[in-house]
Amino acid sequence: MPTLVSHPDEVKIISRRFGQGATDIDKYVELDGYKAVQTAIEKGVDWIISEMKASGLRGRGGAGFPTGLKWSFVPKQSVKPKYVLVNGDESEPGTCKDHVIFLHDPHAVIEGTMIAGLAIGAKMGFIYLRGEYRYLLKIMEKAVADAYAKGFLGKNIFGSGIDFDVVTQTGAGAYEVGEESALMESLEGKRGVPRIKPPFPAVVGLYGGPTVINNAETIASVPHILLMGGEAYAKVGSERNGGTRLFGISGHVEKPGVYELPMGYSLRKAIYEVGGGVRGGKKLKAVVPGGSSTPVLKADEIDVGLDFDQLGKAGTMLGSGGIVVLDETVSMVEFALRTIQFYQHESCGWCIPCREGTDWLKKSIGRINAGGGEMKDIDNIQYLAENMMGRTFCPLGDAAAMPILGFVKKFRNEFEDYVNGKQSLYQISAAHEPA
Ligand code: L3W
Repeated sequence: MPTLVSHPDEVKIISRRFGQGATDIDKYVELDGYKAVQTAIEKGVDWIISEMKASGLRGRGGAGFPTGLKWSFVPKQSVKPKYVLVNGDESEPGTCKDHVIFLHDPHAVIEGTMIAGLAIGAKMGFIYLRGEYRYLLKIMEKAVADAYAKGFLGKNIFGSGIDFDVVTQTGAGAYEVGEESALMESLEGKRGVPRIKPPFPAVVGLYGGPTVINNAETIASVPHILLMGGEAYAKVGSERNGGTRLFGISGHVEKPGVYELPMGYSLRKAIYEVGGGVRGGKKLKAVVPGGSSTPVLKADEIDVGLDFDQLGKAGTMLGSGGIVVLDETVSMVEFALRTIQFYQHESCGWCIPCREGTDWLKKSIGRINAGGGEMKDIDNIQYLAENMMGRTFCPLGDAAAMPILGFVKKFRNEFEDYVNGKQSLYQISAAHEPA
């Protein structure tokens, strides 16, 4: 089990039970587990939704959509069954937060799924983990089995007359199925490619039924919100960004790890205080603030609060909370190549701008990185990336184009130096596959 990290600035809400043995259902119950769902049953749907709206919780998967609002979109009456779907297909490079929840507090995911089910009138929830998380699936499967054995799941939960079932599932190792509609395709046993939206899953989702899909961290936050109250949760965070979130601080820092910090916490402090500063006393060069799809910030742009709105104003995104710190030894051309290699490999190929665009980008950046690039390649990269944006079925195209645009715009001089044969100015940080 990875070592748990800690810092005094952390506000432990979602991570409160980490390291406390809460994978054991009795311990989870001792630590207020399955209390929130019982309160939710007592107080009813309107109370749940109003607490969720008051909490200001916004989706932790990347888009930051208000959770209470999403739940309220689900039609009250439906001919088809409704479902809750937990997105644990955590695959964004730099993102490793859902992993610690499954590892340390699996019952919080189950309890959150049950509460979401109560709120929308679903009788079934699916917890979907990325294919590479098979070892965590064992933990989740045991937690689900223990909850059934205690009578917390199944028929007549907590004597409410309501039935609720939970099923676990893993993917087969495709980043694309983290996109909600591709996830539903995958869960239905089909090839994991996106559906056209609208209709949104809240109306037409899994097996055609209204479906709430939330990221695992979003769902695991729900019991805590009901226990402490929506307003109290909102107060912990910043304006329009309620609560805390789990930030994965990685890359060139002294103390990498997953830390729970209030929304709006300073990015500078996250790097220099929580993360212990840049590794080996080196200079900071850049930061990817929210997972590999979020545009890079330069070293002088880190005086910004970590929330959806403040990072949005800074021209980037909070995304999935994966802060990747890059020190002065990193070649941005090489880092851009690494990034696009990932997206080109993971593009599902369903739509042309993404399939061809990621391939062209990879080839163009690869050419520059290999020393055979021309100045016009740099403009072409920008032109290509700009023309992919908003023109693909799902956000993977944007997710590939946005960071590349950031690298080219903010570190154009490095790309030009490569074209001019001055690669030696930049220490190559790691070996890479040929483009
Ligand atoms: C009903 C409406 N529902 C929107 C729902 C929609 C979805 C949510 C957000 O992409 C981003 C992406 C990645 N009626 C609705 C509605 N909804 N309007 O709200 O929707 P959307 O389209 O803004 O985003 P998305 O498709 O969920 C997610 C970025 O996150 N990202 C991702 C990182 C990867 C991971 C991972 O590995 N786990 O999270 C990082 O930045 O690029 O832009 O539920 O249905 N009118």
